[in-house]
Order: sequence, then C-alpha cells, then structure tokens
Amino acid sequence: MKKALIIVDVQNDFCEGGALAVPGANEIIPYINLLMEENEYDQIVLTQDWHPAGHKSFASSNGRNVGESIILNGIPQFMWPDHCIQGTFGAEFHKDLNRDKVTHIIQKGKNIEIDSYSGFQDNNHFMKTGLDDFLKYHDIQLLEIVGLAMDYCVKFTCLDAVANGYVTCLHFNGTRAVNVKPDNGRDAIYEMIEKGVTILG
Ligand code: VGL
Ligand code: ZN
Repeated sequence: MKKALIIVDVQNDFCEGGALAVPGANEIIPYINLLMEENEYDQIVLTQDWHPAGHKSFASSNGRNVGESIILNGIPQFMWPDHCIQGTFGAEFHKDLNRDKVTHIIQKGKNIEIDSYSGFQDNNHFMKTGLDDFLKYHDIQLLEIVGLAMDYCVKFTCLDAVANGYVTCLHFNGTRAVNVKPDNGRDAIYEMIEKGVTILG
C-alpha cells in the first residue's frame, strides 16, 4: 500500500515571530524531519498558503478587526491578520524544514475572494487544488498528515482526506493548534476522531 506524507503550511508566517504565529510551531519541525528520515514515503507533499495581497480573509481587506467574523460568499469567514502573501518572506517555507525528499507542492488560497483551509479544496468547495488527482494518479491510499494549524488547515485537510477515501493518520507530535479560543485544538481532535481520522501518538 502506497503512503504519502502531507506537510501542511510550515511557513514563516505560522512559525515563531510570524504574522499568524502558532504557539509551539517551531517544535514540530525536527519531528517532521525525523519522520522523513525514518520512513519511506512514496510521496511527500507540501501545502503552501499562498494569498494575493488584499485577500478577503484578511481583516485589513474588509475594514475589520482581527478576530471578527464576516459572511463571505455565504459562509462565515474568520478575520485573520495579513499572512502568507505571495512572494513575501512570510509565505516561504521555514528554512529548517528539510525539503530534500519533497516531491510536490500544492499552493492554496490563491483566489482573492475565497479562503482555502483544506489542501484539497477551497472553503466554498468551488475549486479543487489538484491534491486528490495527484495522490490518486500515484496510487496513494494512506496519508500521514502533519503541520499547521491543527484546528484550521490541518483539520480540514484531514477531514477531506477521509472524505476522499484515504486511510488518514494525524501525527499529534507533528502539529500545533493556533487556539484562537482555548479549546479549539482539543475540539478539533475529537471532531477528527469522530469523522475517521486516526491520531498517532
Ligand atoms: C491557516 C488561517 C489562515 C492555516 C491558513 O494554515 O491553518 N490558518 N490561513
Ligand atoms: Zn491563510
């Protein structure tokens, strides 16, 4: 059975000192590097949050404050600080992440009007990113998922992975939650377990 490692959004803006820093983010990088050393993955895929300037998920693009919610294209949209703007340092992968064995990169959040938490599709389910096609083309059936943030992009990537028929495992030691509300990380774990994601210690 072929397996892939999906590394979600390990980018400067989500790491220490970044515009949308996830607590403890930097601690997962050595763990992810070790996974890539000690396992033979058939594919290793990075996802990259890749927003145009003025993206509608940014509070600044809507005259709002960070932390508010608006309705965008009919669905709730949390207002984030400007982050992962195409071509900026914040959008680059963290320098300590070993990219030697990476086989594919999926960029998401490129449509200025629509956010994209999942590595598979945007939040409105209008457009697929190509991740499912790539994995199916390469006969991947099992996914191990790590990265940032556990309660947003990692969670939605895991849930879509299950929905798309993959055996889906989340490495708990390879992810951290942003915890906008204190229980968001814990709630995300229960939701993922309920929906068929296996959590690896
Ligand atoms: C993410 C918020 C906004 C993530 C991306 O990678 O979890 N969170 N954009
Ligand atoms: Zn984003």
